[in-house]
Amino acid sequence: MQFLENFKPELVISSPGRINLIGEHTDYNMGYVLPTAIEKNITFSFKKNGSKNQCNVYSKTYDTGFELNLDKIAVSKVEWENYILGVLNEISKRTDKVRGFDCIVESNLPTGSGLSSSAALECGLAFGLNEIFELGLSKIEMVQLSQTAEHTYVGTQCGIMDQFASVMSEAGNVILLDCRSLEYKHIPIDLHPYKIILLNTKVSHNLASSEYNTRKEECEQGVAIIQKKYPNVKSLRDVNEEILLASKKDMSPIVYNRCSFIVKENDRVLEMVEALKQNNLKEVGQILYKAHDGISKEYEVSCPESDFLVDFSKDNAQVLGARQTGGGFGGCTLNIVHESAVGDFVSAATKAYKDKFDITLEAFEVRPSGGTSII
Ligand code: GAF
Repeated sequence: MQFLENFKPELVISSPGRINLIGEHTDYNMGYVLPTAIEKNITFSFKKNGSKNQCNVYSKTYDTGFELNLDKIAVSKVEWENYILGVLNEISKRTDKVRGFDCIVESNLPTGSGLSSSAALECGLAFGLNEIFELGLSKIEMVQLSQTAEHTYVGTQCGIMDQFASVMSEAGNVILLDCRSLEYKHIPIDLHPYKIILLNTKVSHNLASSEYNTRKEECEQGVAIIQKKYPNVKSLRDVNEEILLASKKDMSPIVYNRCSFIVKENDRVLEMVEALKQNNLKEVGQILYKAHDGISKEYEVSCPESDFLVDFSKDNAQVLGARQTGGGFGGCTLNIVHESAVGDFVSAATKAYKDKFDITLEAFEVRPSGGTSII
């Protein structure tokens, strides 16, 4: 692309990926989540190009780019372009201040690894355009419009967690977010002498988006059944085990299991916050194992590769807990590992995983980090 010659950005944005400590699939059920941004990120280098509506976007990581006209934004056949186009479409509904720009995108965030490269892409673009064109959007508006872009242009009916974590995180903290009221609190997290180690299964099943939407529908079916007895229930957030049991016989086993997972997972978020406050790291680990069990058996969004790694971690006394993080069907497992045992654990897991699946594991430590920023 021609603009790449002599490109001098006027603004560079870092837009991070995230992990979620606990609270999986609770966001679109209006419950609690406990994510944080990580140091792996997507960077955006921006420059206004002086035109009214011509934009050029180039991905350095994948050596591919596209041109677009701000007056003719439409869904593309190329998936990654839709994250960009969707955000531009949402911004255009709020302001007409965006003009032509050139942009280079570069990522060290593995895609399809459950670390939310999608939200990083959406939010980094929104944040950067807000700065260079002085759009006056608040952080929460950028979060919400990015989420909507994913619904309308990408087709995943995601909750708000990923975008919220990418933009609003603070280093050294996880965010306790109430996905109904959007009230949130930064909760300090200090796991010393343990570290958060991610094991990337390198598997991302292409059913993930359609299965994700199916899970959401199954939760909605559950709510509709519960509402016949409890009309005040608006979402699974309002349901406890007693209420759920009262409707069990009216539900298919699948819908019951989905609802049962969400009700327990939502409670686990608050239990985790308590365990962190009391520095009860053993309990932190136990909560992760319980969550993975539900992810695998009740919500059925795990896969053999993630299950294998979580089971493998159980044989190591230096690992307090593990579970698959993110939307599911692969991606990364999150492991709480004693600092003295990280090397041995990673080598043993890498060997066992290679023997079993013939895939070379990728392992890295993550630290709770800050949200989207100018660099
Ligand atoms: C994906 C979605 F984008 C989030 O909104 C959330 O539902 C997550 O899966 C599961 O917790 O990352």
